[in-house]
Amino acid sequence: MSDAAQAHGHHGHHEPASFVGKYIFALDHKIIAVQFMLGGLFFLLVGGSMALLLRWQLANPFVPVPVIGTFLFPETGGYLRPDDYNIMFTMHGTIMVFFAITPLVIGMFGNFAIPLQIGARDMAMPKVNMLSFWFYILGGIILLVSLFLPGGASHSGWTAYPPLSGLVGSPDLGQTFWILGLTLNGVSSLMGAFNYISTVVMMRTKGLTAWRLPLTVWGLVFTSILNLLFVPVVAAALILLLVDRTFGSQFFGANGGSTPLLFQHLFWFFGHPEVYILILPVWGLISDLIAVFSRKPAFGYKATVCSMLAITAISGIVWGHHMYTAGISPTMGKVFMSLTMLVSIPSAIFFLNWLGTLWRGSIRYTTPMLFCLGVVLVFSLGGLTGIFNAAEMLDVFLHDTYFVVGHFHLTMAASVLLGAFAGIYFWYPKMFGRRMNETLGKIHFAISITTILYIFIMMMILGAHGMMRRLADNSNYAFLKGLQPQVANISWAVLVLACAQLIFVFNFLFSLKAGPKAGENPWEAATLEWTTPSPPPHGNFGPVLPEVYRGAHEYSVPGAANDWVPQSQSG
Ligand code: HEM
Ligand SMILES: [Cu+2]
Repeated sequence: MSDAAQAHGHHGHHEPASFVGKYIFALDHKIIAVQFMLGGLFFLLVGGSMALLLRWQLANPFVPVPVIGTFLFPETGGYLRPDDYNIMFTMHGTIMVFFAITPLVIGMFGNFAIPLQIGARDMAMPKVNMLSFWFYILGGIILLVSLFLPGGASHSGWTAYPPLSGLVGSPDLGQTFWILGLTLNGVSSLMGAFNYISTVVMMRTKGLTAWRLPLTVWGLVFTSILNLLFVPVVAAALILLLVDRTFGSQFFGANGGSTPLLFQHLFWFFGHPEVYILILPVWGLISDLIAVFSRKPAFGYKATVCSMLAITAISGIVWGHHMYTAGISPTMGKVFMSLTMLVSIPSAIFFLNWLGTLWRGSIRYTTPMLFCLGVVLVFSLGGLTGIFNAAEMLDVFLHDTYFVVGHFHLTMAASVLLGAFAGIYFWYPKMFGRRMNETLGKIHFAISITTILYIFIMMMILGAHGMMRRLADNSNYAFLKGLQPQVANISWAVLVLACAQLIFVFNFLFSLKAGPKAGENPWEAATLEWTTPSPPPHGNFGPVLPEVYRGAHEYSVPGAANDWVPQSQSG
């Protein structure tokens, strides 16, 4: 786009007048960001309710649950049958990963932050952006519909390993819907990814060189690269699986000389990077936010970007650590174990940089900052316990126990969720022009972090005691029966955690009308979105785009309150 065109405020599309054009088939990245946020929160509610059902069943393996149970599963006479439990954890895992967390930290963060933080008027391809949102919704609807199919939804786990996910000519429609829903979701991610990368490459404002990009933007760029590299792999695997099931081919069947193990390789070749796809936007965001709320530039900016690059590269060569017990060669196990341990290096650099930023900062414990510190705490626990899983000889015992469930919920579920909340609390004033209530935000944080730590640490302890995952009823196993009180306690904590989310919902809705007006820059942050009114106008900035000068992360922007100087300089 030419300078002249930008100066006139033209940027590809005009603000539509109709409701449908403005809010349904929206092209404005800020509205699409809100759409992704609402979609993600809706599916968080669905996936969270499923988690409650799972925990309800686990807390009362024998007791019938008349109301909800009979409503959802009339023929069961009350509680979740084992296969309904399978459906619930499959759908919970799938929905949470692809339909709740992904849209929050990629769809919402990416859409809201990228154009505003790079001083652009919109994404490079607004129509592709709109399509990306609607492919996501279509995939989500297909998944929800599958719950009501005669045979029920998919019950093969979020990993969909064949032959569990259906043999040749399998009649089970739920799995077919699952494959379609996920493929559409993958297409949505791909459209988002190349849009984000093109936007960052093509549309940065004057002076915003690569080394001056906010770390949030860097995180989203690396996430998009991972999406572009690995989503096609899982999409191909899913389509081959579909062909196997529908037309009787043998891509993953043992009869034709292939092996079901091939699917596991393809799935985890994508599945491991998926963890970084989800966490990198959060790492980027919290690196920026910890700096904002410590009133210092981010410590080790370039080292942080290089660590992101290293993680992006290493994440593609460690997938075998999910398959130690699947019958791969022990030599490969050693190779994957060594490669996996390498991830600790860039991760440690991240942590040291966050500590460096906090060190001697004038820390402001705002709600978004608390959620950021929560991510640091929860992810460090998840990361450290990952070392046990990575060690092949330990994993032989830990595999398929609740140790794994606790570990991956800390790394992937809880930290990304806390990061998503940090983002929402931070950008809410910019999105809606009003501030959320800080006290309610802090209560929401306090209850969430304590219950999350209790729930997932307790799961790891139970796992180390032999509690198996994907098990609807542990009372069939004498050696697990003694663990039942702890299992039930976890379920109570989950109920408390769920109730605490109502505080957030109330705060969110109430502040839309009653929150104090935000002004341009309520957090006194120095990235470009805070130099324009809240909410920003269509086209984001006035007739002239902001320019960036001075060095990198300590850059100053015209008109922004900028007391973001190193502590050592101000005495
Ligand atoms: C915070 C509240 C949550 C609770 C209480 C919870 C609870 C559970 C439970 C009980 C299971 C079944 C474990 C088993 O039987 O093996 C499970 C599985 C799973 N959860 Fe969550 N979960 C929560 C949030 C999340 C989030 C936010 C994500 C998304 C990243 C997530 C992703 C998964 C996955 C991928 C599985 C594995 C499903 C499978 O085995 O196929 N969970 N969760
Ligand atoms: Cu992995």
